[in-house]
Amino acid sequence: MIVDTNATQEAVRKAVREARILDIHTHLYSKSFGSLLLRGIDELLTYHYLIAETLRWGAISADAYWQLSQREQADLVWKTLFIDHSPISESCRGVLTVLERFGLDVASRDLAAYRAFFDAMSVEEHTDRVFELAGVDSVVMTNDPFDDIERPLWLDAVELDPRFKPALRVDALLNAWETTHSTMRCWGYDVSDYVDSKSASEVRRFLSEWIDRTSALYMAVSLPPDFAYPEDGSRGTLISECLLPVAEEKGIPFALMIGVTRAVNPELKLAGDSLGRADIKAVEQLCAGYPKNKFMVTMLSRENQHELAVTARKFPNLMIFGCWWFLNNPSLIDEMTRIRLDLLGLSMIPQHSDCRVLDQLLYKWEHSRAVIGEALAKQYANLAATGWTVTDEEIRRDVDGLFGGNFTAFLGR
Ligand code: FIX
Ligand code: ZN
Repeated sequence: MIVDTNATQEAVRKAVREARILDIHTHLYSKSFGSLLLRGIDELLTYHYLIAETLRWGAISADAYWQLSQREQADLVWKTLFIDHSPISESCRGVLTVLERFGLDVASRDLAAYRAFFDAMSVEEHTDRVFELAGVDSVVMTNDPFDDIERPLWLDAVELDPRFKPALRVDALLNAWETTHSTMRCWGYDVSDYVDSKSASEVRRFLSEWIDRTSALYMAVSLPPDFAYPEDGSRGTLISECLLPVAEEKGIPFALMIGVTRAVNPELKLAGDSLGRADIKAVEQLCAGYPKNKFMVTMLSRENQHELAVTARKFPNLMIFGCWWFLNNPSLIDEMTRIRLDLLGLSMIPQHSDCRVLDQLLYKWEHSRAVIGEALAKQYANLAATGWTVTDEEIRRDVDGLFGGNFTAFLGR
């Protein structure tokens, strides 16, 4: 039994530092996915978060940037963000945390030496080392059946590494039906431009087949700030007639990532997406209207976070997760985690990494653990002040839930 407040806080911090992670949303892939697996220093430097920060300095136009080879792009990012200015942003600090974790000399600023280090590692060794150093047990991929590189891999029964869990991404289906229906027709599904009952049945068949083929843990979609439910049009019909019935039948959650405005500045490509505040009513309507479905929701706007946490209090079939993208910064993780701990206690998933580059697991989780650990330690200190005592085992139980157990339990419901 831990009685002292400081000892309680230290035990919480330690449990969070040592927790094994199940990372519920990433864009990472195992070796068998070939070019989809991104790793190493040049991928780290050309992460779209850093491209946006580099182009802000105006040394080069977006167009000229895209003409460069990846190595030249990485050189430019390095020079602009790390040499010409101090790399204090979260994304820049992340690169340095990665180098440090690998035991490289960050102070040397020797990009050539960093490249040599990564070049010398095989994919297998690289993957093993990152998972081990990051304390990550497994990550959930983003598996897009409409992606021309990924689709044939699945059709050819791609070999799965058990550390990489599948999740079926359905953005193309829900957000671009105008073009997707003809693609699906080419693949042998009898769908029309308009989602009539025959098309809906064919889309259900498509989803069922892909869930079985991939063993997806959940289906996921990203949605714009003006997402409404119910809504007229193909997306609303596809959700109610296809996504929800199939998700219910398969017993898997439907994950909604709400609030992204794609291509606000298309010249920046992936770095050109932005955000907006969404209407929480859509989440309420879904959770209330479909009590037999399980929903996982994350929202991109800071302004939506309080109401999302309140909505989770109302609906046991809603699991809120992560500090997504522009929220994955220490200041906002701290604020969001405290709001969630106060309103929901331990029944939420505080973070996912959204990594696109394998090595990012090292920094995203280290930085998040520090902030979440501190927020959690404060909660337990307040608890200790009431005279309540906790055991080490209870702290570990709680922390393990936040970093993996809550997700597994939600899947199993
Ligand atoms: O839609 C998503 O899954 C987003 O997370 C990504 O598309 C985004 O580009 C990203 O990398 C955010 O972290
Ligand atoms: Zn993502």
